[in-house]
Amino acid sequence: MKKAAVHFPTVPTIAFEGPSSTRSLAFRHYNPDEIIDGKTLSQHLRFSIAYWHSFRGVGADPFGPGTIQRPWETGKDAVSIAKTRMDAAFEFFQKIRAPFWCFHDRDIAPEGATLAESNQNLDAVVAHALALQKSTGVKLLWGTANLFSNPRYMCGAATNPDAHVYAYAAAQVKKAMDVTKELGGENYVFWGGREGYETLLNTNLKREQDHLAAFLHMAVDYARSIGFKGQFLIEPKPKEPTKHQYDFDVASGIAFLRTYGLENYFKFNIETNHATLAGHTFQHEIEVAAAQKMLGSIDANSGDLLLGWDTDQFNTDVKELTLAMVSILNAGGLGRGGFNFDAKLRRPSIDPEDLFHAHIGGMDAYALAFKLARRIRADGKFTNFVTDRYASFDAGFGRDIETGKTNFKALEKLVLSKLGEPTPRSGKQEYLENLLNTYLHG
Ligand code: XUL
Ligand code: CO
Repeated sequence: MKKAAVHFPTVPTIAFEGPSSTRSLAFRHYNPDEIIDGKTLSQHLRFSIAYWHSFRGVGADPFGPGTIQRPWETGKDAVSIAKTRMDAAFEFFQKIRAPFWCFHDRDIAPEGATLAESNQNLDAVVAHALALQKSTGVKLLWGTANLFSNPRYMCGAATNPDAHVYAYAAAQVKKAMDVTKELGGENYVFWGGREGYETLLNTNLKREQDHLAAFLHMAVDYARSIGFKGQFLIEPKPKEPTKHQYDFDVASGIAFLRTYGLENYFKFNIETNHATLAGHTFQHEIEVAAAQKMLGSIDANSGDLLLGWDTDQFNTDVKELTLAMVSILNAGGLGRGGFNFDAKLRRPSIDPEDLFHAHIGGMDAYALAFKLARRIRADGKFTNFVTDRYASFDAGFGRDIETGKTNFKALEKLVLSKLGEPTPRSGKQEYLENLLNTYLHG
């Protein structure tokens, strides 16, 4: 912790003070060291900080430049600034007590004039990251490549109509996978930033999808060749920046992966606000992935239901998170995934402390949701209700339907000769909503 006090001098390491604490720079629900079922809360939740928002985002929007203070952004050249920035980042990771971080290649190191120069810059900063990981114990949840900011990718990367751009993207991902492996990354993420289209007047949809699949197959082959054991994750998003993105949501992602024989190599990184943009709830996306055993990791944020774009806000909605957490726990957890705060400060939140307030809020909300979800599951009231609702499929002709032992003719005979008209049964939604509130509000 030699450099710990340098970049955030006014903020100490955030302490857990319990639910009655009124201090703003303290955790009320997230006690990283609390042991639950033999594991610390920090091991259960595997929180991660998103480098792109917290250390590269400055609050710029289409109507104005950045506003947020980044006093460490000085140095003799771009690579040394990148290293100082990284010192600030690791100081933050430690003080906020996040065990993991995530990055895009171009977040951490400046792009050079050539690919070779970009790779050199990346190597220099990755060596620095490796040293910081060793000295702090902070680990890499996942790495990824930025295949959307540079103008060369304006028409996509793996779905670009120009094979030259495709080759460049392949080279960039190869290098991003190398450095993710070097840093011990537990996952590797593919968010298809511009893998979609604006108009079919200039687009061969089938060819683009074939190309994307070929790209992902090559990524799988390369990972195998270098012995990278991390989990590959697809992060669906329906739109923005493209009008129509190929990985629209989890369901279309599953269809894509199965169509191209990729389903055994990928799981999903589900982002809350991407679910909203697709017209789904966060919990829905988690359930769809979990149903196919493809739930991988979470990009923890929220959107704004009144705005149609990706606002990437910190999520403090305990109800939404509790429901999501019930589904995640029902699925057996996230395994080597985690909760990555892919979220950014609002443009007027310019003080260095605001980065702490934002993450404290997100971490506390998730920790509280985790505890509430455990209580809900332990009580079993919702599970029992749902089990009972489907009980007619547990035996007799219901069981025959599930096991493929019956057919239309047999079912018709049953209804005509024996069953007659079914008796309607209440879905009891209002009762269940009230029951949920007893956990959230006592
Ligand atoms: C964009 C987004 C990305 C991915 C990583 O909406 O979520 O930052 O998480 O490329
Ligand atoms: Co994301």
